[in-house]
Amino acid sequence: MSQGYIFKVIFIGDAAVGKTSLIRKFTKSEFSKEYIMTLGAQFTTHEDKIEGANCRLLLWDIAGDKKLSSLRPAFYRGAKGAIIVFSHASGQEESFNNVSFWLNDIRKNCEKIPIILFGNKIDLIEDDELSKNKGKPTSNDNIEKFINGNNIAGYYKTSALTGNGVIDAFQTLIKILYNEYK
Ligand SMILES: Nc1nc2c(ncn2[C@@H]2O[C@H](COP(=O)(O)OP(=O)(O)OP(=O)(O)O)[C@@H](O)[C@H]2O)c(=O)[nH]1
Ligand SMILES: [Mg+2]
Repeated sequence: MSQGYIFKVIFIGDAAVGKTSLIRKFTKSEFSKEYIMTLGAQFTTHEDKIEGANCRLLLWDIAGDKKLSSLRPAFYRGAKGAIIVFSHASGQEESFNNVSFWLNDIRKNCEKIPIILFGNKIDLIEDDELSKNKGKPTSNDNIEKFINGNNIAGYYKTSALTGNGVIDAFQTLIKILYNEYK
């Protein structure tokens, strides 16, 4: 008999880093250049099969705008996993500094759940910049230290525009959740 699983996953991170775009790319293979900020939260479901078991993901896309923060903990309730998104685009460096804020927000409001970090908009920078420029806060080396030091389950560089890394990143979380609850 095949079993089914339902996992609520929350997407958080600063405004305009690409949370909505990543979910759209993963679930619909679509991308839009237009920015329509998310108000409050919206959710999308996605069905996947792993080792013959049906997994339904409830993807909760939560607004990054801090003005909407009072509602946020209510949206976190019952989450089994979390994805924190920041942007590699120049001009959005602050979104990586704020990863600590988002991490703290989850740890404060959720049980112990797996957290994955997505470094999005990778299409806007050269990969060299992240491998060679070790002083950069978002260099590969620095992020590896950051995720090890903060007990983060994985790090993926993604682009909602090209789709680079997107499927791998989502699948990793699905596998982690499945292995935890099977
Ligand atoms: N070049 C590039 N642009 C992206 C990428 N992902 C998102 N964008 C653009 O960045 C802008 C913001 O994307 P959203 O997905 O709306 O950002 P968000 O994190 O959901 O923002 P909030 O809903 O305000 O929290 C939009 O104009 C997108 O087209 C990417 O990987 N590459
Ligand atoms: Mg959004």
